[in-house]
Amino acid sequence: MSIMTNRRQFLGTTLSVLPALAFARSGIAASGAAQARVVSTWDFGVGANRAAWAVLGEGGHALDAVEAGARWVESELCNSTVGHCGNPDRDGVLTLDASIMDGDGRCGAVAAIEDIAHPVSVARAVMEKSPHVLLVGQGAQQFALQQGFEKTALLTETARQAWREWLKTAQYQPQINAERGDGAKPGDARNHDTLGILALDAQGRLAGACTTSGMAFKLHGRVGDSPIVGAGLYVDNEVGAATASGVGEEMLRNAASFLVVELMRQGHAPLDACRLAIARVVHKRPDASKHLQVCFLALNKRGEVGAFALHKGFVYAVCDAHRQDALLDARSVYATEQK
Ligand code: SD4
Repeated sequence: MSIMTNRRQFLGTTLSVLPALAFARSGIAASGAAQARVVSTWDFGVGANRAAWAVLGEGGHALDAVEAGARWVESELCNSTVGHCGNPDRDGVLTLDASIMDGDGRCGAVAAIEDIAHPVSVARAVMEKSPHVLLVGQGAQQFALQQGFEKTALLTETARQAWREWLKTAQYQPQINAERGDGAKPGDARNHDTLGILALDAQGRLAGACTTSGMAFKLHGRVGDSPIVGAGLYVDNEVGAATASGVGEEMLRNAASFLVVELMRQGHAPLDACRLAIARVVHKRPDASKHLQVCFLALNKRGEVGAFALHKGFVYAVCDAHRQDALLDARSVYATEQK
């Protein structure tokens, strides 16, 4: 039985008996001390949420929780689609993008950083220990080293092999829902990977983080949405938080995570805000939207969760005091699953 079949059966039986999860479908918020909640993109979001919950469940700060979740993905996960096992760019270089944002408006990010195992923590250092928001490339690495991070050769042999295979055709073609499952083979077109994680803590503070190696086999120097505040991540304690996964160029074009948060500010529930933002992506590029994946995940200040994607297949993980390992299917514009 496949992992996904297992997952579907698991959800099929547990969603109906666990009222705590009803919020994800009905938009009903949790209240009081039970409000702490963390949500993450893709299957591996379950592991990230668990790491974040170790902080949140103890009454910790949402910012520490999202950093812990992102660090888990960066170091523990090795499935060739996320973390230190990510595929390199077209020149065989693994470059990482990450951002972190506190609901009070503080934020930090690094783009195209090489050979640093925890870009999300460098992003946090940019936020807390520099006067800047975004550092890129060599400058980002230099800053990381000054801050005590160590240089580590990250490209795995499997990723190098995948790149060599890819060079035979050298076709750049992002694959829809490449993040799902762990059956990637060298040479697969599995082509993008991102953890977006959003948390609300017991004190009502929001925070979010995003970490990725970006689109596999991208042009050297390409930066996606993940380290761009407002595109791959946006958080505002007054409203809510949003993150994105999929082909980052579409998020950059639409300032997408900011758009989702602004739609929530106008009164839309997270699900609706994500749906409307996806509609904007389709409206801008109707033909392109049929061939690429874009996914939004949002959490508002009341703990309501929503997600929407262009294509079927986007899954997101939800974790709170009642249950730490829920994985839900997002609704989508195009119903046909493309893997
Ligand atoms: C990027 N948005 O670099 C990222 C890729 C991604 O799941 O989300 N993959 O464009």
